[in-house]
Amino acid sequence: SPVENSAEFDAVVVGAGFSGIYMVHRLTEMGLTVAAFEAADGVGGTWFWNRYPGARCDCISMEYAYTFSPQLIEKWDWSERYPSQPEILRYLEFVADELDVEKHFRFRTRVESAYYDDHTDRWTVATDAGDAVVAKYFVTAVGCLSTSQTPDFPGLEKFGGATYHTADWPEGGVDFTGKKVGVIGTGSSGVQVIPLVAEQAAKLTVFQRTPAFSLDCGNRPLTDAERQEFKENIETFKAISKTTPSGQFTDTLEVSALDHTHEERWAVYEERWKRHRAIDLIQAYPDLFSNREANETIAEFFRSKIRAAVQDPELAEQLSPRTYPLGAKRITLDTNYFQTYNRDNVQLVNLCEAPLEEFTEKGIRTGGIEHELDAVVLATGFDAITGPLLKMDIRGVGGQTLNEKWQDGPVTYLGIAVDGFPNMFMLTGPGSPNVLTNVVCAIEQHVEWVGECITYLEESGARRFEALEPSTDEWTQLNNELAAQTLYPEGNSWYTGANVPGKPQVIMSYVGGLNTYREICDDVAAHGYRGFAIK
Ligand code: NA7
Repeated sequence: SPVENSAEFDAVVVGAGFSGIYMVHRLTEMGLTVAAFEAADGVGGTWFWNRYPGARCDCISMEYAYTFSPQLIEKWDWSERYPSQPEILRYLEFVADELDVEKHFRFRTRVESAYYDDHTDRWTVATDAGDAVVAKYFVTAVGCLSTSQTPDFPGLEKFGGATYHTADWPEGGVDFTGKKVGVIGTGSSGVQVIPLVAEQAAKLTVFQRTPAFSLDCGNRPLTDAERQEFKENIETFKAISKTTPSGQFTDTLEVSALDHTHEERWAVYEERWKRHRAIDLIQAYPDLFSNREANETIAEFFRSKIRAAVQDPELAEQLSPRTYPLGAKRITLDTNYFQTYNRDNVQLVNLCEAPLEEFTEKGIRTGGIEHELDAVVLATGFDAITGPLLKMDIRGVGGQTLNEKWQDGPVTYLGIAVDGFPNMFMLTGPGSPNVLTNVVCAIEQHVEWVGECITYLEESGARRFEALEPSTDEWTQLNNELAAQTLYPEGNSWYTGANVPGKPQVIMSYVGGLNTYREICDDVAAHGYRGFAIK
């Protein structure tokens, strides 16, 4: 229904993370009027909420930053090789300030619905503040890892202690001194938070369902020389970010992993382990992520590192992943993760042997044993990629909801658009390279492509821009075919929706690489936006 007295804008942007900040900058620079909304108190997106101790990016700091503005590059210096959450948040605040975009945002305001009107070709976007705006373009910059996932644990409401989700951590922090703490989850967030909670708590119990392949991140301060070298070579760096599949440099050997002897392979892996970069390991040989036997060689190398770090061999075995290929779940980066299990105050509960039965008033019962706990940290991850989109009530032509359209899994054209949802653009949407590449490089590509597309539409006087159904179907099929050639489907992870019970299981990223994706998108634009209907 039409909302009375609603203000009219050229575009609405939802989200103030890496993609929203840049999108608002682009659109306003083009002279468009923009209404932008953000649920949090300030900019930052996922880096606003994920304030748990140890939260850190798994990309190198200088690679996890915008490259479009020489001024931003010149004025900012990173302190550490892997940036911590507070530093990334400060960086995004700095960027928002430099670009002067905050004035376009309404903070503490969540977008609840967006309805397309077939007659006016306008979107009506309503918020939890009870008001709405009307705009020609609806751009979602809602991120991939922004809707936290709390499993439906039996008895959770009975638990008398405190619970904290890593992705929704209290701003002032939490003091676990003297407390008996449980952590559920051993993904990226779990392996980062566990060592720090162990140092503070009286006792830490880790509830592990699937062990992680984790890489010692070897974090350290950056030197002035490194920072200077980066700035001096920024053009080379930018070229790498545009011409590589992941937006990052790595050197891949030209032989199959299976053509090397065990000793040769081990030497390759050892050298790369010391580089402390996951991509250098998983892409050491070209077939590590397509051939299960090749993958097993590097999986075993990672397990040897666990055995070296954990004193008790039985415990080392419990912590060793055996059920999925290395990389099929995201490789985690840690500081002292496995060593933490050598501490007297840390206990591992293997949920595969002792299933989590329920939360009780005093703690958690697994395999018939009650573990008494004062607090529980849920490091249980996200309803990734589609979660934040489907949380909004988005309705396209004829009132069709995005939920209905994506009932069997997300379908998109280029990860950017969906047929039946004209003038809607998704940044890092399902079917784009999003999380399988350096996401900041992906975001720059998306924002720039969408910005140019909207410029084109404005200049040609178009009212309506819509992905065609066959283009959407073909793109979705291509994604599935490409993913089937990789080991991702074997990971049961958030990459494929397998971490959320009932979620359709399909790959939610384009696995063909950011460089190829960029070429495809440029080619689509060069051919008058092939695959889209423009009216
Ligand atoms: P992840 O990587 O999805 O990890 C979640 C962890 O929680 C993982 O170990 C899960 O085990 C575990 N989990 C989830 N549900 C349950 C239940 N019901 N019972 C027991 N254990 C459970 O999320 P993160 O926040 O760590 O990281 C997400 C991304 O953020 C990361 O990849 C980086 O890119 C940044 P499972 O593996 O499902 O058996």
